[in-house]
Amino acid sequence: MSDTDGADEGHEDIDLATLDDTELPKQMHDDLYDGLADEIVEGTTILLDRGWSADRVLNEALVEGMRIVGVDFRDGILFVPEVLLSANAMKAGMEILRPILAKTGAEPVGKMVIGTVKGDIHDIGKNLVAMMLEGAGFEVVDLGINIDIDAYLAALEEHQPDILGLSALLTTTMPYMKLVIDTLEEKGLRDKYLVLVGGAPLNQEFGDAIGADAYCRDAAVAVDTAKELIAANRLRTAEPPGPSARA
Ligand code: B1M
Repeated sequence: MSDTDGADEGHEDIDLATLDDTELPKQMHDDLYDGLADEIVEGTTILLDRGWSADRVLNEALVEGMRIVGVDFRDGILFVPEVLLSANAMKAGMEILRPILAKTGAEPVGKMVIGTVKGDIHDIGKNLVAMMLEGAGFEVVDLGINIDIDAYLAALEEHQPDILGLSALLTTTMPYMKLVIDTLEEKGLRDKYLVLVGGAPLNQEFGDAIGADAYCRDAAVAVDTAKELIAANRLRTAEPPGPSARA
C-alpha cells in the first residue's frame, strides 16, 4: 500500500459490537488516532444503543481520544495530514451526537455569536461549545473559523446576541481576542455584549488580562457561565432604580 492509501492501513477488522464498555472506548481512541471515521460512527452508535449518554460518549470516547492525538501531535509523532484525519473522524462522531445534544423545544435562553479568531482554523472545540449551548437552549450563530474583526462586528450588528464567544487554539492567535475586545471598546459596544473566551492555550489570567467577561475551560463551563452571566445581566436590568429615584 502507498502512503496515501488512506487511514485503514494496518487496521485489523475488529467487530466493535463484541467489545465491552471498557474495551470499546479504548478501541475508539485507537480508531480516532488512525482517523477511521466509519469506525468512530459505528462505535458512537453502539455506545448510544447501550444506553450511554451523549455527554459520556463525547467525553470518554471522543474528547479523550483527541487528547491522545494532541499529545503525539505535540511530540512530533503525528503530523498535520494524520491529525486532519483524526479531526474528521471526531467530527463524524460529533455529527451523531449533535441532534441528541441539541434536542430542546424550549424558547431560546439566550443568543450567542461564536467564531474561531483570525489566523486560526481549529474548530472542533468551538463546534462542541456551539452544540452544547444549543443543547442547553441557546440560539447559536456559528461564524466558523478564521474570523476577522469586521466579520465579528457585522455578525453582532445583524444578530444582536447576548454573548460573543471567541475561540483560539494557538498561542499566536490568542492576542487577536484582545484586538476584538479592544475594538468593541473603541466603538462603544463593549457593554452591549458579554464576551466569553475559550481554547486550550488560554487560562483565567489571560481572560482577565484581555478584559473578557469570562474564560471557559470547556464546553460544559461555557454553558454554565453563559447561563449565569445572562441571568445576572437580566436581573441587573430588571432591578428598580436606586432609592432616590424611588422616593
Ligand atoms: Co493544531 N495545534 N495546528 N491542528 N491541533 C494544537 C492546538 C496544538 C496544541 C498541538 C500541539 O502542539 N500539541 C498546537 C498549538 C501549539 C501552540 O500554539 N502553543 C497546534 C499547532 C501548532 C497547529 C499548526 C500550527 C500545525 C502546523 O501547521 N505545523 C496548525 C495551525 C493551523 C491554523 O490554525 N492556522 C494546526 C493545524 C491543525 C489541524 C488542521 C491538523 C487540526 C485542526 C482540525 C480542526 O479543528 N478542524 C489540528 C488539531 C486537531 C489539533 C489538536 C490535536 C486538537 C484540537 C482539538 O480539536 N481538541 C490540538 C492539540 C490539543 O489541543 N490537545 C492542536 C479537542 C477539542 C474538543 O478541544 O479545541 O481545546 P479544544 O476545545 C475545548 C476547550 O478548549 C474549550 O471548550 C472545548 C470543548 O470542551 N473551548 C472553548 C474551545 N473554544 C472555546 C470557545 C469558547 C469557550 C470554550 O467560547 C465561549
